Amino acid sequence: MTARMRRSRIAAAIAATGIAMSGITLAALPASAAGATLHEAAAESGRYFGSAMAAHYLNNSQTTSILNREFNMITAENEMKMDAMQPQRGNFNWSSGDRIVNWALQNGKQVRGHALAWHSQQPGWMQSMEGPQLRQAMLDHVTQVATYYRGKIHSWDVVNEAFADGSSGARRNSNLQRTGDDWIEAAFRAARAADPQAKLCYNDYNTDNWDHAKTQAVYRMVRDFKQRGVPIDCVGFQAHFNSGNPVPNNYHVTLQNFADLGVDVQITELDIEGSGQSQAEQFDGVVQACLAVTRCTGITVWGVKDTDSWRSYGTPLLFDGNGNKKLAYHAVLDRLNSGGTPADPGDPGPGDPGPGDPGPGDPGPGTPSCTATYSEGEKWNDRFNGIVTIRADTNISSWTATVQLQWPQYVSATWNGSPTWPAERTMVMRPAGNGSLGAGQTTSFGFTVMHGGNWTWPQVSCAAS
Ligand code: 9MR
Repeated sequence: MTARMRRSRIAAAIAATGIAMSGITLAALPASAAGATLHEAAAESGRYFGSAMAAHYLNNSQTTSILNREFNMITAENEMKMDAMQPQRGNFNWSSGDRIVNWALQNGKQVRGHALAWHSQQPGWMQSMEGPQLRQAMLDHVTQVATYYRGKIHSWDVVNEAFADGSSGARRNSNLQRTGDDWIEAAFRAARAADPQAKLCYNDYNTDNWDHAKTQAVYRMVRDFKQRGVPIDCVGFQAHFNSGNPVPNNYHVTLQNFADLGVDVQITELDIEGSGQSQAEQFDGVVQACLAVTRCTGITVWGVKDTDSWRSYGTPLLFDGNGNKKLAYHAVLDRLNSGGTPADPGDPGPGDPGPGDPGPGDPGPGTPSCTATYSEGEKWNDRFNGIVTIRADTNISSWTATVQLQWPQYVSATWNGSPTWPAERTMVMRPAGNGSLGAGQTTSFGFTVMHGGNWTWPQVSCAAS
């Protein structure tokens, strides 16, 4: 299928939905099988549905069970920020980030990395730095953290909140900005070199309304980056709303205009203060806006229960403090189940051929297809755990993954799959139960490798039917 054919298919889908591009009404597509949870409903149109997760969620089994049931993309709320990752210069502390990343991968979730470079939540030693020394420290941080988590991250917020609020359209004044205007592109280049597979995003707030100066300023930067080949794949819209800053009715215009630059767009930190029907309608508006834009690939809410929120007084989330689903939850679920234009993310990485274009190996929409990603699990002196995430690129009825080990490695244990051994050091893994997955859904299996001194990661691939 050519890019033009795909675009006309998408145009037909948009026409079928009856989206009024000037307003924000989206008539329901006939729902196929309604998703019973947020991530299942989002997967019907090829999107993910995520949540922020704080380390303390792990102490609350009610929260982790909601998280596990409803969401398939996880963002560490604070645990992967600069102060958490590098508390002393050159001394990295991976433990808090690892707890969240490992929980996510072990439960078959993907991870948004947040955030590599930011003016806020810098460790003390960095706050007092300026100039070339700070520039180097920032780049070292980006390189080290992105390298450490290489292979585990779906998208990185490479740079967070670099623009000023208000009407200036200027960069935010910060120690990073004072190292020179090119600090942002330098951070993106370092991130690409460290993790070529992750999508690299610029992430900000108050960039939702197309008419606002800040939105326009970020747009000009992204356009410039695309024109000059600076490696950027996505733009994150935080989407923190309240009555003074409601969801704009041109939100889908903003998302579409950014998408037309050749980047994916994602809603990254959604929360809306309020309650009842009016809150539900605001959430509905955000979901509609994303569903209207092919390259809006997913939505993340900024926490599970109202009581966990950074602004709990505003009860801004989808579950109340007792874990009950709120009206807003039902509005989001129903809207996701109503259809929307199928998501069509661009390929990640340096070879991105452009907006929604098929890559050379793109099998087209009808051919079952999946992607296998290896991530590192726990390590010991004599062995390490590996986790393979299988992502369905289309609806698939089953999958088969091949894991290729290297001499003298062998597998001593597996979980969540049925292995066979067609050749020495080749493991073929099939689903333990029903292998069917909707487009965008993921599952994972794991295994323990006795490494015999060879720490090389196994090669993984997958085939779908
Ligand atoms: O939710 C986070 C809160 O727990 C922290 O105290 C706060 C510190 O800056 O950061 C919050 O998360 C922010 C996110 O990292 C970036 N966008 C705005 C979010 C809400 O403040």
